[in-house]
Amino acid sequence: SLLVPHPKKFKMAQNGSDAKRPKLADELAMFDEVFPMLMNDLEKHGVRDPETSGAVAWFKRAALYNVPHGKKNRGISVVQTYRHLVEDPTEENLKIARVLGWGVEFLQAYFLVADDIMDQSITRRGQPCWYKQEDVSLTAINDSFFLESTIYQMLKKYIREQPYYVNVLELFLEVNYQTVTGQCLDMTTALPEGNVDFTQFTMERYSAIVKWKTAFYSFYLPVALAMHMAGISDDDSHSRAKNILLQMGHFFQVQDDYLDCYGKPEVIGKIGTDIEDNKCGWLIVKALEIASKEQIEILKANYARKDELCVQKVKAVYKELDLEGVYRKYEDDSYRDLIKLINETSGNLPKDIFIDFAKKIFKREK
Ligand code: GPP
Ligand code: MG
Ligand code: MG
Ligand code: MG
Repeated sequence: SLLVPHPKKFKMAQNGSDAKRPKLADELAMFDEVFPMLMNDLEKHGVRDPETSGAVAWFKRAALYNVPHGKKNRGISVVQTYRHLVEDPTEENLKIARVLGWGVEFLQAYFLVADDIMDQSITRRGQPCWYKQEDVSLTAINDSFFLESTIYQMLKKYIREQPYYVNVLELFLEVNYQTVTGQCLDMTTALPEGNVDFTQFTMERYSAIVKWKTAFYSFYLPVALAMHMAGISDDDSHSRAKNILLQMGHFFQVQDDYLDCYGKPEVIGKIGTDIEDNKCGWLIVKALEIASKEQIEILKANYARKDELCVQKVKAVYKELDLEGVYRKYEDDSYRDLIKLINETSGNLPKDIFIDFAKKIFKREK
């Protein structure tokens, strides 16, 4: 059928319940194989409506630049979760799981293209941000809308006949709303350059921002998609999964905030902007919890300024506070808490869904 790739031989794990599961590199290779088909679908629009062929060619360039070059943790997790839930998945269903995984990757690309404009970032995934391309500029806004629209074209084409179509459709729409809500909290908590109001920078506010802007789309969405595919759509299972995955998402965004300051740009593929952008990130919120009055004055005078010297002064206070050490301890503690939560609250869901996902991000450097 249309959906079935050529079966290939893949190295299988040797024992236990992992026996039929491909290695990550092979899973990734099979996932990548689906992408050209989606690009082909896109091209067909240009053939069907020749008037639009200029736009289609542009969109193809935008998709190739922004979609396939990430870590693809989110997309792959749809497939891996599906394998945990279904004993002997058919090639056809694996193909659908991969298409849904690419749906998450398109959603992510749409968010990142827009987020980089909002955060005035310079690089992403080791290349200039899309809006930074000279002939793109603010057309990138429309390209982000295009990337979003593509999701719904894909769903219609590949799962319209499936019983879970409406659940999946509603899930994407809901998660989009949640993420836009989180991005609003993120942007409005960060006042314009030079305006520093640390009274807003509480752990409570931080938790709200990251839950809405990151955790739903990055963690709950991929697992929930696979659950719907597997026919698991009851409230109890979804609220169990959501509870665990939102905590994982919080942990992930703390790492993102840490890496914004301490990650190597050549490794993380992007240059941090949180200090300049006045972001209510984990490092500044932690710093404010433990800093002295004098240190807080230095932070106030230097945060939210697009000036390398000011950024260095903020980082010097972070160093005095040993925020790196504080973070290391947080990472270890929260990983332990996460595993405990998984063990205690997974219910009938296979714990490996969550353990696999957690292992992918723990101690990550990018
Ligand atoms: C990550 O924040 C959050 C997003 C990418 C969601 C954006 C949502 C929109 C509706 C546009 P971040 O700015 O810390 O990410 P990064 O560090 O990758 O720029
Ligand atoms: Mg942002
Ligand atoms: Mg950003
Ligand atoms: Mg960030």
